[in-house]
Amino acid sequence: MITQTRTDLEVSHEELGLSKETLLEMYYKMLLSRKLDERMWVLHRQGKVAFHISGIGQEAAQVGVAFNLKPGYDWVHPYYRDMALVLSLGMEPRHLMLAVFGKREDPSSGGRQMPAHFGYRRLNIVAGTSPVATQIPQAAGIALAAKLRGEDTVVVTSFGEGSTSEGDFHEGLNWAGIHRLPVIFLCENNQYAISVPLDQQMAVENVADRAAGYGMPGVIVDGNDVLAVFHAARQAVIRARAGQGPTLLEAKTYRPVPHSSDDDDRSYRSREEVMSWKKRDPILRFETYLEEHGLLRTERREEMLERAMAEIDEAIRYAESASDPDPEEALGPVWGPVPE
Ligand SMILES: Cc1ncc(C[n+]2csc(CCOP(=O)(O)OP(=O)(O)O)c2C)c(N)n1
Ligand SMILES: [Mg+2]
Repeated sequence: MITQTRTDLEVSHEELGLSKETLLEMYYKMLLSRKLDERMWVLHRQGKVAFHISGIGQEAAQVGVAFNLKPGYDWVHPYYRDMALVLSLGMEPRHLMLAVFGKREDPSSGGRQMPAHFGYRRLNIVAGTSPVATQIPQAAGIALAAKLRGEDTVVVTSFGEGSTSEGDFHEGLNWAGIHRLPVIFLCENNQYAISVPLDQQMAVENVADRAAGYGMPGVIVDGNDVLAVFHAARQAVIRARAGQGPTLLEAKTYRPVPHSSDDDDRSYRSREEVMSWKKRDPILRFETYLEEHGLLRTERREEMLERAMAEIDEAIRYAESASDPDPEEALGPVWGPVPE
């Protein structure tokens, strides 16, 4: 059993067999997610929406995994920073805006959940609950069901490094390890759990080190390098589909914005630290890669930016004018079906 492999060596798109169109699609999803996320911050500051929790800085970790999956066939149990992940699987800006505005048509919960509790039945995206790490044993359960049914489905669940201190993490991984379940545990290690830094969270250096305790590979990858993540996730997906069991994939990344719209990160970390990570921004990094390889020219980049902004404007227009949930229905489909 491999307990640790480092895959943070740079890999090229040629080695990965990725076409120009696929690379540009990956880039577009990262860009769309970033711009949509930034707009949600603005809507919050304008007093139009009550709360926002951001995935800025973590787009590469999410897109690199998503592009290995079969949307609507595989199962994904994400966490609240996974905007780029769910957009890559097929959710649309409109769906996410409906949730932020708490509208009746919100596919995640019909306006019953906090925003960023992403769910979409048709895409097998399972909405989580707010207690962190609860998605981890649930994902192991979904993977067990797939295994019992003899399907070659892969389950992905994601969480932050702080969540790996919860009992749910250990129980979920233990179970998946014993039964060799087809699940990928994606830890988006952004160095902080709100104000708590990594070294106050665990006594080992890497989250991936914990995999050894559950008999599965623990893989560390540069979470700001979308191709490195794609590469590592592909190996984990192949493993899971072949019935070889789970993988703990740790994507090292950073949250360059406050924890949520209600947090002031100046109270627990220096501006120098934040700036040093901003220089390693995953989107800028991918953009540079694409430009250097002659795959992205200025015109195409500007065209994609315009397309993203138009999609976002349209999503806001739609969500703002959509109907609010009816208070009479508040206790309606809490446990039953949510709107399609
Ligand atoms: C069981 C539980 N404890 C505490 C909280 C409050 N809380 C919400 S997010 C968060 C930090 C989680 O950190 P991490 O897992 O690293 O994810 P990140 O937000 O950094 O992406 C905490 C403590 C919660 N939601 N659930
Ligand atoms: Mg964290």
